[in-house]
Amino acid sequence: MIRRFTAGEPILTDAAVRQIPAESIAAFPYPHCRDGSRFSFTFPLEDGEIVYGLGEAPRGINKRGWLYKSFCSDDPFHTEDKHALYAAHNFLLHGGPLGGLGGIFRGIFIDFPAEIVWDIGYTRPEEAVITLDGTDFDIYLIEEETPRAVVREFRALIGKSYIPPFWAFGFLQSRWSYYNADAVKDVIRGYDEARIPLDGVCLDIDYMERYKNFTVNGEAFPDLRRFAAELKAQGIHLIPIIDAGVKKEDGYGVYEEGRDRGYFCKNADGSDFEGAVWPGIVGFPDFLRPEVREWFGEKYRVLTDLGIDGFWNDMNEPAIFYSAKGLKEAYEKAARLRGEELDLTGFFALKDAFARLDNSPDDYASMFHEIGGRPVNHLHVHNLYGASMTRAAGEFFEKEFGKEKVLLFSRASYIGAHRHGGIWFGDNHSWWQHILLCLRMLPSANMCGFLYCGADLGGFNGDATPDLLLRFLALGVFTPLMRNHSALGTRSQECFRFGDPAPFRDIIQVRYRLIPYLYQTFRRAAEAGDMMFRPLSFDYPDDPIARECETQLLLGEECMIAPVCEQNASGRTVYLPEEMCFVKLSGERIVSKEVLPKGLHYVRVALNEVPLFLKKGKTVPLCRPALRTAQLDTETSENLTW
Ligand code: MIG
Repeated sequence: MIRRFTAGEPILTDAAVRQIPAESIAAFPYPHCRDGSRFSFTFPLEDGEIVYGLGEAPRGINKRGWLYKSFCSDDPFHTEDKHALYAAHNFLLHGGPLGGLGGIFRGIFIDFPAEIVWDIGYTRPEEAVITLDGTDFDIYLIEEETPRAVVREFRALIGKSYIPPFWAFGFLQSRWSYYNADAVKDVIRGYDEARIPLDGVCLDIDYMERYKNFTVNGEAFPDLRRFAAELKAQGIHLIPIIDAGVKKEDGYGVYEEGRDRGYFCKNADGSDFEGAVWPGIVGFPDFLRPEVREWFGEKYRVLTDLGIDGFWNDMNEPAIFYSAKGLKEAYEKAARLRGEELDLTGFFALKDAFARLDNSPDDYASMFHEIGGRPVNHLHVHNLYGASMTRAAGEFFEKEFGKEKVLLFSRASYIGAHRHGGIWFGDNHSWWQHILLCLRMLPSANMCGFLYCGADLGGFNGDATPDLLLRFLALGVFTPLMRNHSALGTRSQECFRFGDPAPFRDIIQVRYRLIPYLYQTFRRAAEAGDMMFRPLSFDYPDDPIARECETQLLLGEECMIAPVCEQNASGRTVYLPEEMCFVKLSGERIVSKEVLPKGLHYVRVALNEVPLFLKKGKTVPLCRPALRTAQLDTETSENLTW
């Protein structure tokens, strides 16, 4: 059962694809109040009650005990003290056997693109308080008898998830600093010589001419069309990045068109808002306007015409290093303080004037969009920005090439964008904890419709070690987006850079053996509005250990995954909620199969092995590995079963 409660005049977000009759907010069953320009509501949290949801967000699968914010944020430190990451996935799921709803599960979707604060038992452990920074919104309540049924009903509301082309299930290599075609060739050669499968290489901002979207640096990539064709003949796809901001530069067509047509976000006085990102000063296309989406989407043609069929959209929270106005104010503050005797307060004020320039609330507050011909402050629609960029690209690809032809994944997102592209989980670190953070985001993102997703394997920031990368990859074997990516200046972490490549080959070959199974599981989840990854509690709600499990996931109907995520560990403790077969896969081999009874077990897993737990009576098909998905014989060569 689904109900929709409307207050005021909500901004159309494109999140829902079904029309549900609107009821007045007065009928909203949770205690709620309007306090000036905010709306909040509360619900009690029973002992042991679990709260799921919020998609890409910090902390656990169970969101209880912390405060989260829906406010798309470019924050490269994904630590536990954070409240928000790059996405705003406003869906929660609570209730159940130990919940306060008489055994019923309830989903709450808040379709509202400004900031939302989710205090899930943070201020008071026995209460959730949810506060919207505005009073115009739709809230949907879904009630069903199981969490999975709630998710399915929610997903029917928001429409079918994006399905990428088949090759996007292959392994992708990326790094910020592949400066030219030779660097890309070296990477491909490195993989080929090591006989490690690979299907694509991501091009970061380095391929552009001075970071201008839809341009190619002709010195670095003298003939991208030919290069892309050569690589395509070898089964390798190039996946260039596109940033949200458009460089302000006379003579640069994209900028001039955007400016002349009035397509960039504005200041209050109607002039173009100017912020600085990688290219220097940029205009931010007002992706919320359909004509701007169409215009920007068309621009991808420059690259698709060269044979490119994959993209990643970045910096679309939007990230702003500083604005022209903010910098001017900081200089003025510095000028005023100059020559004065600074006390500590003055010193910190001076320091902060510059240190707080990036992603500043003041800048967001001085940016305007145009909706229905009227100016709308950015803060009211902040969380739609990246999603609308993804929509611009996704709609162009679908119109031009049809469904499932072009790979697209984005950094910022809002529910609705799951129909147009996938997401990656942003700038994580080469930290062991971040293996688990990725695992925890998978079911949460799946609930919210994002099926094609994954983290930067090996970690983006910081230096990776081979053991960390191997364990990260052993989780990445199962994530639809399987990409190794790292930041400029960090230790190189391509799989052939650590001496003997054999263990890396062993892990990535397992991925290729599983691709038919993973692809089918993914498709099924997309078609049925289901999750590919589920928390154990979804299937074993009455099992107290399964309910609290935060380090294992169910995959499809057949199996459970439980990666090793600690350094120097030769195995891990795993909880089996029922009798299962513990399988170790490595390269072309099934290393071992062992039926284990329900309960806690310590299992050993070598660095070159992928652990998998198979349910009784279920079968996971394996094919023979290949160096490319295009060469993959997807016929089953062997069935995993017991
Ligand atoms: O400010 O393009 O998340 O994947 O390598 C950093 C450079 C900008 C952030 C992305 C990351 C990418 C990087 N970008």
